[in-house]
Amino acid sequence: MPSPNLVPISELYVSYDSAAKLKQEAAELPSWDLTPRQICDLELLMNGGFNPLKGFLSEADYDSVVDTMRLTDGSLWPMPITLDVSQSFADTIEPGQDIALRDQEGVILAILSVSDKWTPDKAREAEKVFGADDLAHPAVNYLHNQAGPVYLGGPITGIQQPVHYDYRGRRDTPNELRAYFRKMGWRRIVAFQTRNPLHRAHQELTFRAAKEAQANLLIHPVVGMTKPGDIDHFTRVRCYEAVLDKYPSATTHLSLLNLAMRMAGPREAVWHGLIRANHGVTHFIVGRDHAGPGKNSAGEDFYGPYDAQDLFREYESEIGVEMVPFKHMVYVQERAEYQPADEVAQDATVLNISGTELRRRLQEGLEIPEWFSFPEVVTELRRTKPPRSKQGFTVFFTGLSGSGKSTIANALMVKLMEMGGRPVTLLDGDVVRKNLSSELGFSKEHRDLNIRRIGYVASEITKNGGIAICAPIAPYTATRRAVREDIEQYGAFVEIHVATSLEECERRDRKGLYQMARAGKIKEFTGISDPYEAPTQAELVVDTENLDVDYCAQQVLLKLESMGLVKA
Ligand code: PPS
Repeated sequence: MPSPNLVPISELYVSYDSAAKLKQEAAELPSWDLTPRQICDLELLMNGGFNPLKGFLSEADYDSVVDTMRLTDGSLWPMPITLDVSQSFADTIEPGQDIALRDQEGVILAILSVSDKWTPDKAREAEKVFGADDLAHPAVNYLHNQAGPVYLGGPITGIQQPVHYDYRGRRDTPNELRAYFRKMGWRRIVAFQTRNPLHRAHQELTFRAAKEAQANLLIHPVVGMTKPGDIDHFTRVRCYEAVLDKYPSATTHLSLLNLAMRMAGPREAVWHGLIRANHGVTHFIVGRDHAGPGKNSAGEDFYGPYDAQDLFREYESEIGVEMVPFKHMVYVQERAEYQPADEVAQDATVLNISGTELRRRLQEGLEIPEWFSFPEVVTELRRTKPPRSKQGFTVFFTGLSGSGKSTIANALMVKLMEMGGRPVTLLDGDVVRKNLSSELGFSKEHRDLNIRRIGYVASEITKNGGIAICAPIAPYTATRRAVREDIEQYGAFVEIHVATSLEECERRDRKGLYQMARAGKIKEFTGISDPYEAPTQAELVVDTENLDVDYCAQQVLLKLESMGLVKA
């Protein structure tokens, strides 16, 4: 007889034969294209990772989960798992209807039998579930700015698992893990949840936890969605694989979990425990600031460092998994080993490198000591996060027509190409309008579309390690900010205001456009009959009035140098 945590758990999939038939029938149904987060949720719903849920929460279950961390039947469940949709889609759906749920390529994964449709009070959800209606919390920001306004609830019929092409062999459903533990004869298993690469402190913590719980170790990192800005899961998995041989292979297993985290601290810890119980685990490590979202908009922590441990302890028997609590691990120089912070002798020298400090050292190509991490992990991290002088970036010129943007941009391009090392692409206003945006005019809507297209191309170039130089008018602050946000995910965004005055641009009138605009022959002309919102926080302002182009381009280069983006 296998122990109760290792018997198969119920899934929401139909049999193989029924799935083929159902898929055909589902093609006729109204369908919803799932967002990346919804795909993660659906996968865990279908494979039993979110047991006892049988689908997306109904309104009554949602209210109950938000208020009491319980479903209406009394079972413990701290996180609202809801299907948020657009208003226009919701308007076409009535409770009682079935809808097909598709992945982003249009493959039908499941059918939702809609039992409920409602407009949630998102501010209340934020307050109750995440502790504050504060956009600095990533899940609250998601709730207000990304999630649709209407929720659909109801049971799910699973047709097929979402397809993953990456690290297939390392992904396990709850039943696959249960079967693995059974086969290996493991009965006590302690899971380690993580969204970061494993450094030496984590290894020490997991060793200690396994020893304390007298259990085998499951390294169970999240590869679905983590905190925005985290190291991507491809890099992390390469890091995990690199340190796996530092663990005894007979007692340790690495498995990837396609969970979309919410960074909800204490509630999230309880949720993580329940998910791990479903995966056949008996013990769970809860460290300092488990699933912490960072600081709120007032600069304070959202949750206390050990709030997650306290809440977990309260519900431990219901979760069905024993907590292995840990204090923050620090390196004690005299002892040349890691210890929990509360066990360190008073006069000991404690060394610590914070996440921010690690990022700084990676960014500047500085040393990362061996006591902190494994050379293999540091090598992987350096491969993905080369120093700034080797990363891609975007220089974004903005200014009136005829201000000199293109001329400076061209000079800058040549200088950067002379330096070599990275490919340089110039996305000049006129050139883009000929190639990318030939159908667009100069209304606000069209200008915004034009700038978003330029931003998209520049973000791809930046992501892939190149230098993008953009030189459009880009008259609207909000659009420039949106482009900045897109690009800053991948590298630096350097905004340069070419602040030549309207009078000077008009005096030069190199293309004769101002004259035509004044005569009313060109409509919506920037500066004459259309607005230009000058940047207030550009990285650099250049005025071409009394300066030659070469000098302006030099100023830009010096700025890039001071930001560490190019080396002299
Ligand atoms: S925007 O607002 O950023 O989309 O404009 P952009 O694509 O940079 O504009 C490119 C060139 O279009 C010419 N042009 C106009 N500019 C402004 N307003 C109107 N109505 C207009 N019509 C044509 C102008 O020459 C812009 O080039 P530059 O290099 O800025 O002079």
